[in-house]
Amino acid sequence: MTTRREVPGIRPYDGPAGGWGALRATAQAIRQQMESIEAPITLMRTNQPDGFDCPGCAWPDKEHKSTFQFCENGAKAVTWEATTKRVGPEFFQNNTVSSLLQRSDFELEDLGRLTHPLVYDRDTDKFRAVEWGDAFARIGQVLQGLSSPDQAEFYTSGRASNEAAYLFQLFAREYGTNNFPDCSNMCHEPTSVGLPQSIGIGKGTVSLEDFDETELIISIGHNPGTNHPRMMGTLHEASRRNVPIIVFNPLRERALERFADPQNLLEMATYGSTRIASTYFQVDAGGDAAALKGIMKALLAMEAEEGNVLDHEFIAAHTENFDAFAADLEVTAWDDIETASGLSRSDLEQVAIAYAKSNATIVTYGMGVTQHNKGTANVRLIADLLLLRGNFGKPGAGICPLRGHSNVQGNRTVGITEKPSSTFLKQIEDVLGFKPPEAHGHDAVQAMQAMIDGSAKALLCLGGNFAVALPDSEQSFAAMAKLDLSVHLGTKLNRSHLLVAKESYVLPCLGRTELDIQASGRQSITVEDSMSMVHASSGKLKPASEFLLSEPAIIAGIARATLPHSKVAWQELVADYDKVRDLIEQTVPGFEAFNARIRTPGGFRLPLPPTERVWHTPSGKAMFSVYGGVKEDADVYGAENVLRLITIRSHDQYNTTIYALDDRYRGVFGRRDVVFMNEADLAARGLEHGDLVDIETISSGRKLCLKNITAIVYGIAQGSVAAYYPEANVLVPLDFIDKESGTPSYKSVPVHVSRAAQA
Ligand SMILES: Nc1nc2c(c(=O)[nH]1)N[C@H]1C(S)=C(S)[C@@H](COP(=O)(O)OP(=O)(O)OC[C@H]3O[C@@H](n4cnc5c(=O)[nH]c(N)nc54)[C@H](O)[C@@H]3O)O[C@H]1N2
Ligand SMILES: Nc1nc2c(c(=O)[nH]1)N[C@H]1C(S)=C(S)[C@@H](COP(=O)(O)OP(=O)(O)OC[C@H]3O[C@@H](n4cnc5c(=O)[nH]c(N)nc54)[C@H](O)[C@@H]3O)O[C@H]1N2
Ligand SMILES: [Mo]
Repeated sequence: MTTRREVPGIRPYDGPAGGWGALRATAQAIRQQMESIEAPITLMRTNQPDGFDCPGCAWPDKEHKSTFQFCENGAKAVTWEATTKRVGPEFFQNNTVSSLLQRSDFELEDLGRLTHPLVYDRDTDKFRAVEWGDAFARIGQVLQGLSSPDQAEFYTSGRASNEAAYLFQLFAREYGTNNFPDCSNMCHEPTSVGLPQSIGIGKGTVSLEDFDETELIISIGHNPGTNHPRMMGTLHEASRRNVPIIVFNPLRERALERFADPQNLLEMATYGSTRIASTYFQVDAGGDAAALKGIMKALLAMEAEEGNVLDHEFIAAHTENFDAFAADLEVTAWDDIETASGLSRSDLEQVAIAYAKSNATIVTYGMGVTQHNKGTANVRLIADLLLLRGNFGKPGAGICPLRGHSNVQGNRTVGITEKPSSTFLKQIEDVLGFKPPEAHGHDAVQAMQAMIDGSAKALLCLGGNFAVALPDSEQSFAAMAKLDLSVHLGTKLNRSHLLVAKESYVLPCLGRTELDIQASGRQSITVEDSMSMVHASSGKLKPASEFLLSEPAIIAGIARATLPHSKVAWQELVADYDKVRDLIEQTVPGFEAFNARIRTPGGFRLPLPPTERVWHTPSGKAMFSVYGGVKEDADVYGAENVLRLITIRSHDQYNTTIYALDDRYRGVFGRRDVVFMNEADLAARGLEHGDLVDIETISSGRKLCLKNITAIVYGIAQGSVAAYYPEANVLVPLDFIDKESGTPSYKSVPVHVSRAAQA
């Protein structure tokens, strides 16, 4: 092998993921954010049923308790929120918004927790402290003054509790709009849209226990070593039981190859580790639909030859549309499958053989599946694969979408959706006594489009970093300034807060780790994890500042100021969150005896009909989908020299929150300005490891480019390149979406990479 030149900050990582490195990184995260070592340790020992739910990810807890288990990235999420750093009015008096905009996303959040409600002062270009009452009154006044409620957008980020999200949608619907852009629109919307068509519900069907009984795991397009670290314990156990784990991922992700479980004393003491993937297929970015079709085509061929491969009884009793589905596979050519997936026919046949052997299979998937122009089709094809062998409603089998934010699934369940069902609206009307609007509202991309064309006038954000999370940063950032009003409920300062509108408010709220005391005493909130378990979470820490309000209290404050004749008893609801839960129980199915059931440790599971082989589809059966061809992208990617850009998360980041500049498992340290490339793709462009490149999106619309990025050689499928989100959002076109779900194609942007013009 040729020796490569040294590139600053790039050092291949050869060890397993997890292990001592994870413990070291945890200690470091704590040291950087907390003054005393005691606080976080107490935090991590919080292991009682009345503890708080980790704000990190939506992977369930083994005991289904809201406890805090050891997890490097969970520790980062907790210490980032429970930090002792503060950013108050004095700081804002000394720094203009224009100067703050020069700081990096990392620097902004690293300033610490927001302590006071803030209003933007255009004359001085500074934020200054404002009284809560004054802020509510003015926000109410602006909202009342809009010519239509549909000129306001109500964004939700998935960390919000069920209670906060429920009140937020109640307020916006009573105000008169269904404009509910939310982070789900950028994330698992293809799951929410695709799975109901296939199996009658837009949620995963497995429980943690299923992983104990499964015989095969197929993992497609997710990176659990970073994004769902507690899942690594589950995969580790499965691997030790010799369960094959077949991975599809264009990038070699260390944790999917080898993992040392920090909870496993022997492994830690002996510096041992466990292989995770039994087979690793580096599928092309966006090539999963073709790969899945290949596996299923091979399976049908095996059935034709040997028989006994498909679960005929299940297919006959529980599904429809099989014939059309099989006919489509029949006419899909292997050549096309190989070209579009980047995998060989024999590889895919091997997967089919392994799948046919397994009596209980789980398919897990994440953003590598959903964030594509065919995200919804991808999800349905995964369901098809499982249907072929009856892998629903039996132990050890099912579909497992890895949700993003810790309560993103719950937000949807309690009504954060731009397309509410008429049953839900009727329930609201019957119970609350006002008539909610029926017309569908905006999703995230549509909300931004309305801001760009000037038809949206106000944006209220329940958490998150709206403009930074969305595609085409240049355009999205500029659109924020066109608004009359922006209001952000947040814990830490971020760029969206600083992209000020004519009037802007930043309203600091309690985090999930903090005590929430209201008129009736200490409150808990509830969340729903990736496996539909609903449980309570109660903060324990002293709030970051005495001026913070809870999210429900802030929403109620704005609602009362906006709707003086509201039918909702805002004050009563905020005084006692049990009353919010009573309303959820009365308006959302599945929450019978809500308050009683969250008081048992572990909470309860929401109904998942497919686990009982009940299908809430129009025909009452599960539905095979027909996804014609695999060549439909040829016009987008077929031209010469086109590469597919994947935008990914580093190990030291939580979405737009950058904890630090390392990405340990991918061997990148102290920087994020890199693009991961296959060696052959570099060579084909006359480039070498470490060269500066420009990346330009191939788009008929606006010119999108990212300049002076360092290209580094990485184990990535030829034809695919990867760069970090959110920086690479300047390259993602806003209108390049999955048409069925509206989700941006963050992971298959057609680009050209060439030597930097400046170099
Ligand atoms: N620590 C931490 N935890 C998190 C988050 C975080 O940022 N940091 N974010 C949270 C959120 S909101 C979410 S949605 C989840 C995200 O969790 P993931 O779903 O793991 O998301 P990503 O890191 O964006 O990328 C997923 C993987 O998909 C692969 N991939 C890209 N394109 C393709 C493709 O075309 N096909 C296949 N098969 N694979 C592909 C990438 O190489 C990468 O390994 O994690 C949640 N948890
Ligand atoms: N290019 C590219 N873009 C992407 C993605 C990608 O893979 N590639 N992924 C997409 C995905 S999956 C998602 S989910 C979105 C994420 O989009 P968002 O959910 O909008 O973004 P986050 O970065 O999670 O939001 C971080 C902010 O949340 C606030 N916050 C933290 N905790 C709390 C709290 O308890 N309450 C309140 N009110 N605020 C709080 C803090 O102020 C913090 O700055 O980004 C999407 N954008
Ligand atoms: Mo997400």
